[in-house]
Amino acid sequence: MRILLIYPNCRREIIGYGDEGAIAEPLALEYLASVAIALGHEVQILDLRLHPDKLDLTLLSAQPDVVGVTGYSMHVLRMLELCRHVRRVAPQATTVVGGHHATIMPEDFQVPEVDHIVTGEGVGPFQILLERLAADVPVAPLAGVWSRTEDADFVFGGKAPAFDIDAIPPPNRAVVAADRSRYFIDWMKPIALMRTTVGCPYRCSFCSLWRIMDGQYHRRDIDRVVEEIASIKERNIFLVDDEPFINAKRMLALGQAIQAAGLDHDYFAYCRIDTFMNHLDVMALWRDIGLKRLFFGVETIFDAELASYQKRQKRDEIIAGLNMAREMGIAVMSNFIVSPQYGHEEFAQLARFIEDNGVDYPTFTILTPIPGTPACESFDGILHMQANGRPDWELFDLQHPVTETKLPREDFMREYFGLYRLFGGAYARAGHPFYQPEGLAAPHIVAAAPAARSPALSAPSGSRCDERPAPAPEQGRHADRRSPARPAR
Ligand code: B12
Ligand code: SF4
Repeated sequence: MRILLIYPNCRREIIGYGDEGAIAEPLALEYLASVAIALGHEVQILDLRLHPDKLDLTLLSAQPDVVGVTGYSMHVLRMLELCRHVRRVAPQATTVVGGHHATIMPEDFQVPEVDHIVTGEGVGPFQILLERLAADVPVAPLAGVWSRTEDADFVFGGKAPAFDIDAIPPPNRAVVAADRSRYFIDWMKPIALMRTTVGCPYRCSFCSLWRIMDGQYHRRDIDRVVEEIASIKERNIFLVDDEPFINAKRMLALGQAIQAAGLDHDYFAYCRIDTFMNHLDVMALWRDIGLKRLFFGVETIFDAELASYQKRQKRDEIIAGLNMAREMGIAVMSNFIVSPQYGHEEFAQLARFIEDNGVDYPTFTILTPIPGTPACESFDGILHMQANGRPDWELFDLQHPVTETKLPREDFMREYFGLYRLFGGAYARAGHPFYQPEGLAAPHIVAAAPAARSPALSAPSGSRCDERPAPAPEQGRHADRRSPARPAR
């Protein structure tokens, strides 16, 4: 069969991580490509962030039998739009969606243009789905998959079998060979993504990652990880594990194996501050083998908030961690979650904390009830809804307040953009594309300032991006405030 896998572009540009902000390799699709190729299928990946105009051309020339689309919550409407488009241009194709949002909220995809919704770690179910399609036998019921029936209902094949991380083949990076030099995160270009574990034993309330994996923590075999690293041509590698360093013994063994293999890369990875402080020997080894930058989920500087987030860390520990990383010569990107309940005083305290503690690369997200967290169990409190009563998922990019702000919304956003403006200098010095005069910043990125987008202006589900309302007048005010790209937490 001919299989086309699509990474969506944003339907409209967002502030923060627009498609120009950071575009990294479509690792999920590369995993799917790997099993499809092993089954003897012809596979193509279309990354619409890099090739926004190639959809029709690709559909018409590839004539796919199966089209798979990935995406986050903010992509839901775009994913549906893409499946609808596939139905029109390549009606022979079976459409399949997957990813975190599809796992937690499959009901968003139970529409005529979608044939199958793969939940959870999708590689195993996708492989069986392809086998059944190729054999021309009914797909349903298939464990881990919602399938559309003839009478348009969706049936679920039940819980997928236990996930075995070493049973899946490594991602096939060659499928995107032509795109690889263009993948970047901030000033790290080109960059490869790689996964050594998945899941997290912690239970932070704002985070959906541990729920996606049912609270389990899966570790890949160290030899296989080393083998995969050795195959990566890019100098920069981002370890996309939810929390790679949590098992310090394993990370020590992995670091030693990388050292013994003489591999030479620059690594960027998430790390909890307590893990970092408790295992300085492991961190020093990783620094020596190329760990250049860590991503600390500081989350908040207020102890009461840290407790309510169940983060299990305190403000003093954060300060100690930042100081120690500096002493050890490891650069740190630190994410701060800005609560919609912040007033001017909290914004001021946050800015002061960042200045006082010399945080090199602060990044900011707005506290968002993302699917899979208790705050998203009912949609109470979510301000922006689609006509079908579901939230306007496009705003769930962690850069829009989707719940009530304590300050008037415009004041809140002015304070929020102010944080980016205050701390843009470090990004400019590091060579971040948004902060260079000749950089990538396109007018529409800054024009789409969320403060200007009122619920009344939301496009109904399924509208095309170019049908979006024209920018409201006040959008120009943010024209000089550019937000750096940042990894999500
Ligand atoms: C790497 C990463 C990034 C990178 C790279 C993304 C890229 N490829 O360009 C960068 C830094 C650019 C990024 C940006 C953002 N990210 Co991000 N990112 C991640 C991270 C750390 C890993 C994702 C990954 O590659 N995992 C490895 C792959 C193999 O796993 P996977 O995607 O889950 O795919 C598996 C299954 O889900 C399934 N599957 C997935 N898709 C499909 C499709 C089909 C057809 C099938 C069958 C199966 C299937 O099978 C796959 C293989 O098993 C996750 C957190 C995490 N640890 O998961 C956040 C995460 C995905 N990001 C998140 C967010 C919010 C963002 C941003 C909006 C942040 C922001 N405000 O700027 C932007 C959006 C950028 C954009 N335009 O797409 C959220 C999404 C939450 C949600 N429900 O929407 C996450 C979960 C982090 C969080 N906060 O909890 N991100
Ligand atoms: S925020 Fe980090 S430590 Fe907390 S549950 Fe999520 S992945 Fe784990």
